[in-house]
Amino acid sequence: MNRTLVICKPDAVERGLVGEIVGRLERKGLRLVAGALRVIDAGTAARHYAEHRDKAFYGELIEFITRSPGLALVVEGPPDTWRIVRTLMGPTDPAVAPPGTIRGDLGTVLTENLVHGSDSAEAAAREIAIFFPELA
Ligand code: 3AN
Repeated sequence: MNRTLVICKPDAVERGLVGEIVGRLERKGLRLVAGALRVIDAGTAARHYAEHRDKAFYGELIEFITRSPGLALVVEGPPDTWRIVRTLMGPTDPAVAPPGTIRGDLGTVLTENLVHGSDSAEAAAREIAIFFPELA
């Protein structure tokens, strides 16, 4: 089986959409392996978003992801599960994400786009190790 990291971001928890998002992952056929509802600390956020360190939106991104609890999940499924999750999520900007996707159905704002999913097998391994070192 193949694993990837998903985060229901603070906006998803605040809006009560965790059940909806997790339900979509489960109905697709993916299985929950681990989950932790917690405020992501600044150090963990910095490791997680290291690739965006030099972007103009980095400060805002860290402030957002650390503002209130998020639900970090490891989900398991067939090869390239990360890709299945990304397809369910839809494109980064909810304003243009198609209906039927999590972001397309549930969001409108780029900076509050509800969910994170690893964007490659390498990212999945790296991110699982950050949030769930016991599984690495
Ligand atoms: P995705 O979450 O679809 O993998 P990334 O990795 O490009 O998108 O971006 C990480 C997060 O940074 C996004 N989820 C979004 O919240 C935020 N972000 C991306 N691009 C921008 C932008 N141009 N302005 C503000 N925030 C952005």
